[in-house]
Amino acid sequence: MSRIVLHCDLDCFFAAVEIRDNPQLKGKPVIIGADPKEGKGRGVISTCNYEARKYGLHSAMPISQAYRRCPHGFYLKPNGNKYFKVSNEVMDILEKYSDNFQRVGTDEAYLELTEITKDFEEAEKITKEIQEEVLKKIGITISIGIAPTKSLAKIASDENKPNGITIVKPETVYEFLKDMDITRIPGIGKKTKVYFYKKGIKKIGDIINTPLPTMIKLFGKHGRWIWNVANGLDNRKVKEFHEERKSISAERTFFSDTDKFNEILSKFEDINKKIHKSILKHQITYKTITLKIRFEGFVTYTRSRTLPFHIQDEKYVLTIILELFKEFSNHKKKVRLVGIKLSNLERNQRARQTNLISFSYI
Ligand code: TTP
Ligand code: MG
Repeated sequence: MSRIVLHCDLDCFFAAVEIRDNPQLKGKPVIIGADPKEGKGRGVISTCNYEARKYGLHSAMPISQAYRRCPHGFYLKPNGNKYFKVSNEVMDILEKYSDNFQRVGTDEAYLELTEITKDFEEAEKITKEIQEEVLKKIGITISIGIAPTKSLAKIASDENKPNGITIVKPETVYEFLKDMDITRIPGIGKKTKVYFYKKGIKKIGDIINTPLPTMIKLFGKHGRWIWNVANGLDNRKVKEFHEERKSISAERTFFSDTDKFNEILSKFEDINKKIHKSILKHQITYKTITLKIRFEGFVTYTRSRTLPFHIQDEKYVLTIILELFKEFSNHKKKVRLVGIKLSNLERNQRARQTNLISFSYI
């Protein structure tokens, strides 16, 4: 089964925050960066919105040049503290969707969904939810790529900006990449590309059609990396599983909100199975079991139980979850999402298989 990796990248981040806070700027060219001083200013653009990009403006362009191209634009000074705060708020949202999360800089993050989704269709649903939640709670848009590797996901998130979702399945990797300019590969910038162009390599398809030994001969180690990316080979993990990992969790949204116990039960079983696959693989034991439930309208509850010692027992987790769920069984609203989280983890300790009888005193 293919991995499912998300790369999330906010759209014209700094500019988006300023437009959110001053809606009159909406639809106008907005440039964040140095003061243009009517064309005499020094310094560069940090970022600009898509309206400004129509004039050829982009990050790192000298502000004086920007002013010549777009004198009627709205030029604002960056407010780093504000962006940092907003970035943290966005990351808090993203992190909830998978423990296997990696923040990259201020406006990007990877999420590994391999262990918590069954296919790309389900990943797409989660992706839409992420976009909706970020827009609703933070008020800005985010573009997301879904692909079998980190590098493909990153290329994909840039494909359909702003507010886009781009899915690259294993069978569409070649089609997706072949006609792209090589600068779409992270690590090939305007300067590096010249070396590749000189050898007749302009499109990613050209890299794919060049044998690996030739790439290594021409471009050394970098050539190998580029060739791997172009061929969809990149096994970098989003997050190494290590001792600091605090929990393992998964959640699922219903196709349509439901109040049918059987549907809810089967979702819990599904999620629990997924989590335990990973639990077994990494030889983890856990002490705390948490139920998460969201009703229509986004109201969300969590309920936890902590056991007296570490266990590894799929059936027992389900029993606890159903016990915790009882509290909500007569809730008037329909259920939108359910999730399970196992925390208080320990590794490399021989798992204690339990049966329900041994817990009857709890
Ligand atoms: P990016 O994600 O590269 O750019 P962006 O979010 O503005 O636009 P896009 O929609 O294409 O993703 O960078 C994130 C923020 O980092 C950006 O809003 C401003 C800041 N930044 C700089 O200050 N200088 C730079 O040269 C770049 C590239 C970004
Ligand atoms: Mg961005």
